[in-house]
Amino acid sequence: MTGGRIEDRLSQEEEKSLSRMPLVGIILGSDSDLEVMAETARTLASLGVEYEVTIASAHRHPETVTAYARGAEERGLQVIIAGAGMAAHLPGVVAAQTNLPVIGVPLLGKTLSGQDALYSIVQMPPGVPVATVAINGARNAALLAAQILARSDGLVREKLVQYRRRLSEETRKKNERLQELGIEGYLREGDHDR
Ligand code: C2R
Repeated sequence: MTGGRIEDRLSQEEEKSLSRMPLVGIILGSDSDLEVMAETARTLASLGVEYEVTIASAHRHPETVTAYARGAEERGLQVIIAGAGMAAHLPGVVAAQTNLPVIGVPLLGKTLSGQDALYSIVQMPPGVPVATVAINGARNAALLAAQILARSDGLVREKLVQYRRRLSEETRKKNERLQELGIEGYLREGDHDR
């Protein structure tokens, strides 16, 4: 596509991408994971990446997970993001049944501070990798998936460049404000969470 401002071009491209088949499959072990994993969906949407979301547990619905993983590539998915608390079975079982890259998000449970999920998801036996992000690292999982897609999708690449630019700009502004107000003034101003 040629001509026009980048913003115009993106909005036209965005429209196109919205009518595409999902490229990223988000799979969750439980609806209790949804609040944290919604950030994955929001981040993908902000990058113009189509996704689908499914609740299916390797423990509780093993057949559904098998069908999901075996059919994923044929359905057009290119990356799978699996969010699971307490255990690694969901990302592991999915990774065992597809050649697509699987990103695991260990989720904070009610006990063991999420370390149960983190250690088990990160420690896959050699041969069946799951790329593991931080505990509750829902946003990074989306960004990593987008970076994989960006190798062959110029629009996603452009969106990622813009995202990084915004990130630097926010940090620059925060530092400017800190220099202006000093530590106590900055903290008093509040609402500095990202
Ligand atoms: P409930 O809140 O439904 O009891 O689930 C889910 O991801 C969730 O974080 C508690 C936690 O169990 C996790 N879960 C797994 C799997 N199935 C459910 N890790 C699995 O198959 O690996």
